[in-house]
Amino acid sequence: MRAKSTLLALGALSLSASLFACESMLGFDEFTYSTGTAGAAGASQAGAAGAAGQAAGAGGVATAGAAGDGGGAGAGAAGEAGAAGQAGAGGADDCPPGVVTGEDGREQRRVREPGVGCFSIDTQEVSRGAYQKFLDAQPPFNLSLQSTACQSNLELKPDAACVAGSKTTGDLQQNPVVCVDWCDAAAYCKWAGKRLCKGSHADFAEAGKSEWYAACSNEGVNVYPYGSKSKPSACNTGCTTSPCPTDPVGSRPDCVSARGVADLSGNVAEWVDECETSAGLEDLCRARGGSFKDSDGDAACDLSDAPKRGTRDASRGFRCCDD
Ligand SMILES: [Ca+2]
Ligand SMILES: [Ca+2]
Repeated sequence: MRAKSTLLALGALSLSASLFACESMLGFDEFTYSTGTAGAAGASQAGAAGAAGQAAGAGGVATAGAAGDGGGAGAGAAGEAGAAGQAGAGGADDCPPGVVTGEDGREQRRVREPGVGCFSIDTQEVSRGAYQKFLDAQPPFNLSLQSTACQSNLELKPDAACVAGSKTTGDLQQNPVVCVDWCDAAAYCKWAGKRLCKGSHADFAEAGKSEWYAACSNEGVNVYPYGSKSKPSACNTGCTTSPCPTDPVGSRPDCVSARGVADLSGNVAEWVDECETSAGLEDLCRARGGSFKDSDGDAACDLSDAPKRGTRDASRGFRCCDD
């Protein structure tokens, strides 16, 4: 069930440092979630965390949503001019564009997708270095801020034995964090003033019901983030040795979506807020896009695994979204 590959005229958008699409068919209120956990509560709770100083400056993303463009808070002047133009052309003034860089160095692209509405998505997977800043933060993340399903998650560190079995290339700190469970990922995003990408567990391959899928597939148009046909060398996929290494995040220039989001195919599979239930660590939650272990052809936008919320794996990490 893969979308047909009719690439829309988005080439110009992909060249802009600040990207914006504004042809929404459905209102955001028509988007339904499978859970009401961290994602659903993200906006208000992230704001609270930021107010409490927990974000420690990493929550700059919140400013992206401010009406009046905000100029992207000074993040990339050249791109902002283009973004402003796109917004005007699209006629949608309720979804101001912006490129925002948090303290964790994770740049977000603000996009609007039919059926999903306005949201921002990290252009890169969260790195080991960024996650370490979260672990080192003072004051530490308040575990009680976790969603109900994560109240028994008392440890935010990646599993040490799992990490010991992982392999990297290049700068260790620029490789994606792995061996974290869903709750750890959700906690990081909340600390950074963001949230996990939202969607439906059942309809994970419908662009109108999954932020991650919408971003990867360019609104359901592409099979892979970079286009309609598999490009074996584009992304970190198809490794057959063991253990297979991750690449530094964003290091493959051909592994980018139409809107400039990197590594949506391969490198590490990514936790999203698409859980079947919201009871606890046994819930099945989705991890998207495959990893270095999946074949080039398999690691498409509709590839999804459904591991338990509390599990960790050396091939699984995450990225954050925001409203
Ligand atoms: Ca944990
Ligand atoms: Ca990935």
